[in-house]
Amino acid sequence: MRFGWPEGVTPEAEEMRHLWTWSVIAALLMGVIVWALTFWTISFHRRKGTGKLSQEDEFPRQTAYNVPLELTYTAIPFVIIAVLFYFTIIVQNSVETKKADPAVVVDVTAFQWNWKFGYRTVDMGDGSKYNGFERNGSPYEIQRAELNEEGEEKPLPANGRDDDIRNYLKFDRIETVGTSDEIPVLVLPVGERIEFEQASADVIHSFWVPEFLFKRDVMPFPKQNHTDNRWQVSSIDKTGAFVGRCAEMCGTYHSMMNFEVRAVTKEKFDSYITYRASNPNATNAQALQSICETPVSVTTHPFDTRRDNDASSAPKTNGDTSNTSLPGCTVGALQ
Ligand SMILES: [Cu+2]
Repeated sequence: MRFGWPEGVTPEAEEMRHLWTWSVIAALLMGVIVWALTFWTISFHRRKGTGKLSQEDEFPRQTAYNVPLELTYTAIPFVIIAVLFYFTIIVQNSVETKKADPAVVVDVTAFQWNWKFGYRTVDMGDGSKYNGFERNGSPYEIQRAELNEEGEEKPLPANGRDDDIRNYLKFDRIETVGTSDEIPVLVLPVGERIEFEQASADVIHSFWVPEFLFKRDVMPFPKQNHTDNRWQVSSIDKTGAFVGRCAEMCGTYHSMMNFEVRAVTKEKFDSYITYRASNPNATNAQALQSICETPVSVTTHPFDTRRDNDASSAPKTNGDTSNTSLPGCTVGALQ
């Protein structure tokens, strides 16, 4: 019984579904008691018609200040919220569990308005560990190289802190970067624990895969912003394509900031990583083709900004802006 709860693809999503189902059952039980009491009151405690009203008849007997009854009324809701709270915390702790040594660690970088995914470590099927970490980097690297008129490095936002706090972005040897023409497809294996470490190169975004039933804000300067930017799924239990979205209003093209999670078998995933590691110049689409997967996103498509000079994609004009006179028309003729 789902009671409207969406279907997820992770064990965590299923645990949340249990919490939801049992909460609804408890609420329904409570509802049935309330409905029964309401029905009982209005059907068996109606004032029976006597034909005429006397003054004593106007109100039924009034009772108040029944201390044991009122204490019960207070205690029961308290017990209800305590039980709900207990089970919520149990499920929340389980959803937020992080175990040491996940099979795959993915570096997620959000930027206006797309995503970059890098594979930091992968446990390969033959028992070896692929290590793809390259370096830490700063979102201000490009500006930093510029010099001001005095020939000095431009001062960059560090809010009076040490220079190295800017160095929070992760760069990996295998990366998938989304563009205006291509949705980034993040390939992941089913049945393995996966860790996501996320950071933003500019403003606050939010990583959301609806089928994980989980989202987390992606912050710039994760440490200084006191955010836990690492989280895990214990496994993805279904192969297939799942859409991912930015869930934090981050500017003009926020709603087009989509990606796709492509969950494949462990064998396909290993061969995907091997292909990308040995063909550094190959595109993600070619790598997907090499494991017999559709090379482009199937859950969403890139947004055409039409910000180019190609006339064929320009919006159709509604008329001549340099001549707005109606042809064959004389001023005043209609008066
Ligand atoms: Cu965003």
